[in-house]
Amino acid sequence: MPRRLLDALFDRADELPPSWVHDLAPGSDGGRVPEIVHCAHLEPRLLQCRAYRLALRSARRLLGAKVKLAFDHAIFKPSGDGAVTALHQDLAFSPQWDVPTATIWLALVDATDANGCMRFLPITPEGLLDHEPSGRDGLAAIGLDVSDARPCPVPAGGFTAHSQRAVHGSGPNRTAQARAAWILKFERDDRSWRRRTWERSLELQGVAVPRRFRHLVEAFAPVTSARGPARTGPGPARADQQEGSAQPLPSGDQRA
Ligand SMILES: O=C(O)CCC(=O)C(=O)O
Repeated sequence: MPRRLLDALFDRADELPPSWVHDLAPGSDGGRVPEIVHCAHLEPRLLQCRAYRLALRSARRLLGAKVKLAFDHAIFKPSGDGAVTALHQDLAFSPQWDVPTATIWLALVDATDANGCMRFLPITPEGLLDHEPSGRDGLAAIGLDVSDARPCPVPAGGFTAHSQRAVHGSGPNRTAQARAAWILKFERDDRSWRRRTWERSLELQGVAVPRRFRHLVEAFAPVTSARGPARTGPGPARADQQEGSAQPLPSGDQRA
């Protein structure tokens, strides 16, 4: 079910807020790495899927606490397309949001070395490495040797999990089928029981919870300001991957 819902999102990518549709490919000449962020805002029925419940449960075990979805995105690497996702740490996208997270990278097809499964450096650094822009929307950790990263193949429905500091990326897709993944980042949940239960009941009805709804309205509205024209181009990839106080969004107890 997530695959069908996400396929439909990619099919209408040109109708989505441009700042939520990215290309993480490192260069303009080596293929594409299409990414849509905030998929669960755009398609709340994703949160009704069994895959979501299992990801939530796994993240709860990993963090040892109640968890909520902080950010999600989907990356569908086209068939036969040669682009990699550069090695990076997720923390580099939002260095000010340095909290424990568990990111579940859920394979929607068998993810193999041939189609660009995730690859990780075996040792996770304690700090944030230096990064530089990679292509239109990506970031790349500087000075790493990609041959040190170990591929982690997983079957369809399986997942890898990583923290904000884990150094990871993925290889090119050299197969005839798209490499599809839905990626869910969870953080500890400090909402009240009442809030949590209410928001979950909305999610189970396929309704966007209020904070997601407001974020959606903001994303679809043209951004106008006294200083300049509406912003229509893509932003830095995942600059809004967390929705903390620096963002014009509800936070804390209001977040799912
Ligand atoms: O799927 C990919 O190619 C990379 C995924 C990734 O970088 C992430 O989940 O943070």
